[in-house]
Order: sequence, then structure tokens, then C-alpha cells
Amino acid sequence: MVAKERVCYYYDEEVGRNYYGPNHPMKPHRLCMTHNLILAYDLHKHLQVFRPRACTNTEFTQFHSEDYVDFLSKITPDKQQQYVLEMQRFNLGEDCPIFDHMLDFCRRYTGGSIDGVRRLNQGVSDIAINWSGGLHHAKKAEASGFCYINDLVLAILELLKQHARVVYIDIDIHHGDGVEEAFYMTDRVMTVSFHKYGDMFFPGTGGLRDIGINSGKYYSVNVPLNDGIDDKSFVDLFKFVMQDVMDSFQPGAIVLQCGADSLAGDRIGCFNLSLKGHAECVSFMKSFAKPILVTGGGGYTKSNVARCWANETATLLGKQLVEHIPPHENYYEYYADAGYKLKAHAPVWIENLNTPSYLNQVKEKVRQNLKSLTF
Ligand code: TV1
Ligand code: CA
Ligand code: ZN
Repeated sequence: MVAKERVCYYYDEEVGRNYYGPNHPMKPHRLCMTHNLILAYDLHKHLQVFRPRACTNTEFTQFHSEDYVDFLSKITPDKQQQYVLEMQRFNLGEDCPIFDHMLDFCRRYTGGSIDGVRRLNQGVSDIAINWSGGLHHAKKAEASGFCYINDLVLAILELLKQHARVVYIDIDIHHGDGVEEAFYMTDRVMTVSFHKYGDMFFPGTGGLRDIGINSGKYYSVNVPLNDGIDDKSFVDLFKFVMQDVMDSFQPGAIVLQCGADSLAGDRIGCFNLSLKGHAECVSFMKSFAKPILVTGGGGYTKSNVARCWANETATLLGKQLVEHIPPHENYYEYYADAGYKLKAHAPVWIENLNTPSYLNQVKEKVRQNLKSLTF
């Protein structure tokens, strides 16, 4: 008999009401949908549910620069025209627009990740879930790729107060560049990102040969992939890499960014993962039985994102969900796209351009790099 997992979960309805603007692919509303699906499946009864705290500027500046945080604190949609130069300097605009309540949005999604980690550090939860977090592109003094404040970096810094080593894993289809950059020169955090690489796909970094520098050499792991990777190839590669990482690095805690844009049918992504393949990565990381923070990230086909994260909430609770989505009050009709089933809606098929020989090369290179680790 295994002790029941203590899983805390952070959700704030206000966070899900934010709006990046017309046509913008990032839709916080997917968080409301995820939460309602979690309720429909009755998972909340097994979760420690919290509203995230609005974290402070002092917490932001544990990673971000004062001038960047000051600017985020004063800028509003109506003042943008007065600050054209600063807007450019901090990379605010098209991908990272200034919208109403943007600062509170940042405070809450970051508050969820930091408070989740505080519970892990206190030993009162084994698993912390924040689907509103995972904004992995934000830099020290710059917004990037729909991300303003890097909640993951701040959460990892908090974990480093308790643990000598922390591993960061990123299955969003985009390279986890902000987190990698923050810890590129340290041997206390190993960052591992699986992502689409090439054809100018955003952000363009994360090649196989980017492995960290100085003390951080060999502590950044990149797994660059081509279009159309499927469950079989991805899960096999993920387990191979992560088993090796866990054996050689032996971290005390785990941060797992679960961007859902690696699923088949994503509006921006070009991978071919099913909900099952995506969730297998989550259950594999859970099996190491270390304190773990699990966050969201990308994910641009809303119905698939909600299915994915509700299903992974169940995975983390050690539960299996029924295939047919239970009828519920809010947003039920969004799931008509896949016949109200718990599977990704993916009308276009993308060919798998990752050949077995390419995948073997990647495995071999990663294995070689990890062999160079010395403590
Ligand atoms: C406004 C309106 C912004 C429509 C942005 C897709 C839009 C994109 C939009 C978009 C879009 C990106 C770039 C090019 C950098 C730019 C949360 C020089 C239909 C974690 C971030 C991707 C991914 C950024 C975030 C990317 C995450 N793709 N329509 N923008 N420039 N930006 O390529 O990793 O998922 O696309
Ligand atoms: Ca990634
Ligand atoms: Zn992404």
C-alpha cells in the first residue's frame, strides 16, 4: 500500500479571464476550461486546492532586473504610446502585448509556482500543480514569446534553498530558453528541453551542441526534433534521456513544464503526440518519487489543452479518467470537436520527419555528454 499522494493545485478564475488580444494564440481561457474539466471529473476532491497569492516585485527581482520589473509595474494599455523606446527595449508588443491586468496576471501565475514550491519545501505536499505557470521564455530584463515573468526560474531558485540539485524538464514544443539561460553557468540546475528545432521555429535556440558553459558545462541538455514526432519515438527518447539524467545527476527535486503545444492538432505546434504519450512523460517523472512542481506552458488548441492538463492532473493523482467526457455546465460543447472524447482533436496529419537514425544520433550524443558529468 503506497501512501496517498498529497497534491496541491493552484487556480484563480481571474487568471483565466485575461485576454492577450484579438487573434493572439495565447488564450488564458484554456485555464478555466481545464479547471472545469477537472471539476467535471471530480478530481478536485483529491486535490489540495489553493488560490495563488499575488507575488511581489521583490520576489520578481530575485531573477528579473529592477528596471524591467519597474516598467511592468507602471505600463498600462493606454500609456504604451508614451513609452515606445522602453516597449522595444523590453521586447513588449506583438508577441507580448500589454493588456488590462497584465501585472496581476504575472503576479498570480508566478505566485502559484512559488507557493507550490514552498509547500514542497515545507514537506506538506509531494506534488504541486500550476497549469497557469510554465512561462519559460521570459528573460532577466526582457519579455519573450508570450512570457513576461519567468515563474519557472523563480520556482527553481526557491527549490535551491532546500535542494543541492534541481532538474528542469520541458516538453513544450518550444525550446525552454529562458530557464536554460538563467542556469547556463551552474551545475546545481540541469535543464532538459525537448523541442522542435530548425526552419526558424521560435526561438531558434537549443541545438544539440548547446550544453552549458563554465561550471554549467554538460548541465544543459537539448533534444532538438523535427516535425511530426509521434508517441512511440518521443516517449522512448524521453525515457531514455530522463533515466540517464536522473541516474547521473541525482536531483533532489523536479520541475516539469508540460506545454501542451507538443500535442497533435496544435494551432502553432507541429508534433504528433497523443494525450497518452504526453501523459506518459508526466507519469515517468512522477515515478522517481521526488518533490515535483508541474506547470503548464504553451498549448493553442484550447479543447486539447484542457483535456491534456485535466488528464495529467489525474495521472499525478494516480487515477485513470473515463474516455467519454462527463457532461458539465461550462464549456462542454468545446469537446464536440473530438466527439466528446478524451483524445486530441487533430484534423491534419503531420508526417514524422524524425528518422530512427536521427533519433539514435541524438540519444548517443546526449549519452556521451552525460558521461562527462563530474561531481
Ligand atoms: C498577435 C496576433 C501575436 C497573432 C503571435 C506564433 C501573434 C503569433 C499572432 C506567434 C501568432 C510566435 C515568433 C517572430 C518572434 C516571433 C508559453 C520575430 C499565429 C510558452 C511563443 C511563440 C511560444 C512565439 C510560447 C512566436 C510557449 N509563434 N499569431 N508568435 N518574431 N514568435 O515567431 O513556448 O508556448 O501565430
Ligand atoms: Ca521544450
Ligand atoms: Zn510552446
